[in-house]
Amino acid sequence: MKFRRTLLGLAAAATALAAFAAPALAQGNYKAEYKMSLVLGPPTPWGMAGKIWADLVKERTQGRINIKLYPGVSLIQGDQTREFSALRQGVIDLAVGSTINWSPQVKQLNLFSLPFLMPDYAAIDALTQGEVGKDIFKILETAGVVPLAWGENGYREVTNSKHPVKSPADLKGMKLRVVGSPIFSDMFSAMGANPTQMSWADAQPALASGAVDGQENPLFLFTVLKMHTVGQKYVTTWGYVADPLIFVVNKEVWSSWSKADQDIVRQAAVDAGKEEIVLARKGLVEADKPLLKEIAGMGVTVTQLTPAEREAFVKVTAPVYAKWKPQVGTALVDKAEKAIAARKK
Ligand code: X2X
Repeated sequence: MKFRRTLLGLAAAATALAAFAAPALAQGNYKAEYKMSLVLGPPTPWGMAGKIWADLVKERTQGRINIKLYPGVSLIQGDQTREFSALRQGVIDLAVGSTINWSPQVKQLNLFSLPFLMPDYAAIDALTQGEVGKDIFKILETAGVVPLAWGENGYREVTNSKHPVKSPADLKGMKLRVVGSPIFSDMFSAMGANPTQMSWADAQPALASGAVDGQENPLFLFTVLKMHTVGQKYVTTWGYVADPLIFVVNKEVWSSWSKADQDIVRQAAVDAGKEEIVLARKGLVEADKPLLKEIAGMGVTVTQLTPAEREAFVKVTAPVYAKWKPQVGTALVDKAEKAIAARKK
């Protein structure tokens, strides 16, 4: 009898403990504030993606879900290649992140970094809005996060302080900051440049001090940061790589929300993603490309490669594409190549 009572007591204690151990995560138990990680804050399109999403969620949940933005990946001290791990661990509740920054943990995301895979915006859409996008979301789910929608950082154009870049020979020995993802070092080494990996937080002082000659990023960042004032006088548009953004939520945070709130958060991400992609392409999809004019107006030499000039870069980076294709997954890359070939232009 005594033994039985002890057992019952233990069971009761275990139940109490279980209730105590899963506080913020039980369904219906909401945090006062959720932390969203981003590399770039407003007014960049990336930052606006986060802001639009957070605002829509707050409005549509009547403040039940309150999200604070942490740009500069400040929750992980600026170390953007650790963002995905921090999301999984719950240091970060939500994020709008670049495929590049999560590719060290999710190798399939290197798909978008394969050189010259996506020749135009229709090619990006053929991947993210099609079967390949769905496959990638399944991979992310297996990797431990809840993916909700696509956004866009953009085509990464190369800028430098030395001279116009029209051929791989022009990049010879040029010290270029690249993101901390190995395929970028491979590409720029293949082109003859001298790539150096660093976080975006470290890149800005390195550009300002002249420790590096150049960098590659979407052009809205050039105008927002006034990169011509840190010596970046030459821009080449070559459209070699574009990085999509992905809206995700930590798994435990997601399961703590009611079904109705999950639906709201998902729809808000989809709506914010659509709006943000328009912002990311603004000035670059119109026939006269006003963003390029604006940059030229800052006293910058803007070089738009001819198809033949571009082909020379495709050629020197082809071995990098071949090396990385099996690492991304041959079947996935084949599927992506087919989707792009069949795209509506
Ligand atoms: O670090 C970069 O270059 C940036 C801001 O584009 C990314 O986070 C991928």
